Amino acid sequence: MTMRQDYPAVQTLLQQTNLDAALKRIAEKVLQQERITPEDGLILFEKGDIGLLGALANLVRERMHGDKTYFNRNFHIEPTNVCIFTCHFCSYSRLYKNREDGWELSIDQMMDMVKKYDNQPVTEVHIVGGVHPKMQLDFFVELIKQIKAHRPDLHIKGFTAVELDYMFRKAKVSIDEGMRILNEAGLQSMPGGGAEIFAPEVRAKICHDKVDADGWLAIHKAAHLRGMHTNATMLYGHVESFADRIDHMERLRSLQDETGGFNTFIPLKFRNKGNDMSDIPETSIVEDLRLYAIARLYMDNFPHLKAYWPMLGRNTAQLTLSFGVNDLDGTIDDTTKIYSMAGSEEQNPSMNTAQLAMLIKQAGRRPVERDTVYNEIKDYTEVVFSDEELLTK
Ligand code: V47
Ligand code: SF4
Repeated sequence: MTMRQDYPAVQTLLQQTNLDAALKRIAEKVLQQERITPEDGLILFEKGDIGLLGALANLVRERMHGDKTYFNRNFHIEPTNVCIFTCHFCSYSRLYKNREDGWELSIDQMMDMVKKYDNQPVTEVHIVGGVHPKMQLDFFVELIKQIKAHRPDLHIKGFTAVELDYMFRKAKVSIDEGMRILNEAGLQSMPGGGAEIFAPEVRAKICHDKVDADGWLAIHKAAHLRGMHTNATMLYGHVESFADRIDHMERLRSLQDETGGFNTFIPLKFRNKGNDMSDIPETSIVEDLRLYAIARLYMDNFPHLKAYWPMLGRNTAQLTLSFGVNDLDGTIDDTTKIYSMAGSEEQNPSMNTAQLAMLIKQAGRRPVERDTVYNEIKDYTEVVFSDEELLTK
């Protein structure tokens, strides 16, 4: 049986007599599992309608993962919201010079947060925050060692390339040396933040003073060469063009061809509350879904596509599961502030396992708990939850 016969929805769309020839050619490539080019990607952004994009992205998603939709049980630690950088989209940071409502946690305070989860089945701690000039490499090495000594089974996913770039430069160590020190202390993987949009003209407008594209990619490459896995993000829906989005995805796809170290691509929708870019309107849900679908089609060597539900909201997150997404992040604790301050849909972004699994089931998918590196822990499809589990926070 040919691929086409396997996917009647796509076949029907391709038979439309008025379908644009270029879109038809790209769709054929997707069916034949052929890589799409940057030019194809641009055509998809310019002309691809939501029906065709959704059908193609869903085909790829189901080819890779069937109905499985992953989530994990994690909690966040944000060591500080004080930051020396001045990203205009950021609603969260407090400048070092002007930090009345800034916070900075001590190692003991962060260990108390870790201990709160003793005897709870969380598998990951995600550590990310601002870039505080006094929180340096040795401070974080000590934090990681203490977490590992207290709870060796907890996977530590921590620090964006922005934080690491600063830490390594301050400590006067090379990227390789810095990654070695942190990895040996117990850091196991890295989140995908700080990538924003790689194109230098866009970076100059929205985040001129932090690590550039080459620096970001070099840090992820060094982690991959040590056998660590990392994620990659793209902040979209502000001043970037379609070509900038493709350029961003192309740079990530090329590095992935080289190292294979990325697990997950996470598009992040720009939210416009409480920052210097509030005059920029936010993208519509249709635009968001088209972007997820194109990301699934373009990032053919990224195993996973994640929707960060606290930012998108629960309803849109459910919709993304038909537009290429196969991961909904985790049962995040309510300590995550970067999004609630930027006007995210979820002012209190926490869901327990039952609620997250139900959200996935309602969208017609199989909820599967995973660990950070996508080992499957439990399939929740047949699990029946009590009203109490579904209703409690
Ligand atoms: O790099 C900041 C984004 C990122 C806004 O790897 C904003 O599993 C939208 O990368 N509107 C940090 N986005 C968070 C991040 C992340 C989140 C969840 C999971 C993972 C992972 C990574 O937050 C920043 C920036 O792109 N951000 N401000 C805003 N106004
Ligand atoms: Fe600092 Fe990150 Fe905010 Fe930029 S996005 S100002 S690096 S906390």
